[in-house]
Amino acid sequence: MAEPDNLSDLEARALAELNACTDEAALRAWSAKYVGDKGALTAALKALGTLPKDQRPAYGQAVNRLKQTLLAAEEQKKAAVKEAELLASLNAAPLDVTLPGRPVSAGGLHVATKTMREIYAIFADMGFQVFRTREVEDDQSNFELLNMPPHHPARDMWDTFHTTTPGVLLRTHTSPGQIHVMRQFAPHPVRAVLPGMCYRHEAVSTRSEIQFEQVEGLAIGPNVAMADLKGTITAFARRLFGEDRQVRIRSSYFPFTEPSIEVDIDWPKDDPNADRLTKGTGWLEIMGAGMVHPTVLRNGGYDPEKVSGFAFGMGPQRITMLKYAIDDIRQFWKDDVRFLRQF
Ligand code: FA5
Repeated sequence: MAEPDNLSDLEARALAELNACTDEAALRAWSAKYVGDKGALTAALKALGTLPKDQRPAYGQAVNRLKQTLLAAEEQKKAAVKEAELLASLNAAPLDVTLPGRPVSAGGLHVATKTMREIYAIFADMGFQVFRTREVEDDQSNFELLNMPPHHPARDMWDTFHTTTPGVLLRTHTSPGQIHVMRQFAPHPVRAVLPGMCYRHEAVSTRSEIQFEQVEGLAIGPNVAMADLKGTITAFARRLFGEDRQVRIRSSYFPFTEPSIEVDIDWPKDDPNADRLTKGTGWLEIMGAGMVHPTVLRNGGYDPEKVSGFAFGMGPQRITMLKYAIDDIRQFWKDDVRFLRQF
C-alpha cells in the first residue's frame, strides 16, 4: 500500500466491491472499509510519510484523486440503490392511486351545545338577552341574597360543593346570576337568560349528574304577572318540543320565588324506558320557576312596590333527554362518540 502503484489496485478493488453493493447496509460497510476514518484511503494517506520526499507530492495527488473518484462513485451508487429499493417496494405493494381517499371527519357540535343554542334562539325571539355569570360563587349570591340566610333549612335542597376558602362555593344553580343581572340593570326593566354549568354533590343517577347545565330566565318590569310566566314557559315548550307534547305546571316551593311552580314534560309514551326515567309517573321535571320574591327584588336594587318579575331555572340535559328519549344523563359528559354521533 505504501507505493503509488498500489493505488490503482485499491481503486479497482474498491470500485468492483462498490458495484456489487445492492442495499444500504452493504453500502455502509463499503464506506467504512474504503472511505471511512479507519478505511483503506486513510491508511494510504498515512503511508505518505514513509515515502522518499521526492515521491510524496505525486503520491499525495494520486491519493486525493482516488478519494474524489471513490466518493463520486459512492454518491452515484447510493442514488442507484435508493431508487432500486423504492422500485422494489413499489412493486411489492403496488399503490392503487385510483382508490378513493379516506374521508376527513368533520366533527360537530355536542348535543348539549345544540340544545343550548335552540334555547337561546327561542328566548331571543321573545326579547331575552343572554347574560353570563360566574361558576365559582360566594355564599351571599348563591344563598343569602336569594332569601336563604345561613342555617335556612331550604339550603338542604342543594347539596353544595364548598371550596377551602370560607364562603366560596361552586354554584348549585344559575339563580345567583339573577342578583348580578338585577344589580347591573336596576331600576330598568330587564329580560335575560343566564346559561351555564352548575355543581351539586348529588347521588349520580340516570337523571341526575353532579355537573349539569342550567338556563336561568329573568324578566322584571311593571306589571309582570304569573300569567306572563305561564305564557312564556308554554310558548317555549311548544317551540322546543312541538305541539303534541304535554306541559304540566305544578305548585312548588323555592325561597326566592312566591308563588313557586315546577314544570314537567310528558315522556314519550312508546319509549320502553318511560317508567324507569319518570319513576312511573310519565312526567320528567325540566324546571323550577315562580314570581321573584320581593326580598330578592330588593336585594337586586328594585322596588317591589313599583316592579314585579318572574324567574325560572331549567335543565337543558333533562330537556335533551326528553327530546330524544335519552335514557341516561351520564351519556352527556362521557365523550362516547357513538352516542355523540347520533345527533
Ligand atoms: C333550581 O335549581 C332553582 N334555582 C330553579 C329556579 C330558578 C326556581 C328560578 C325558581 C326561580 P331545581 O333544583 O329544581 O331548581 O333545578 C332546576 C332544574 O335543573 C331541574 O328541573 C332539572 O331540570 C335541572 N337539574 C337539577 N338538578 C340536576 C342534576 N343533578 N342533574 C341534571 N339536571 C338537574
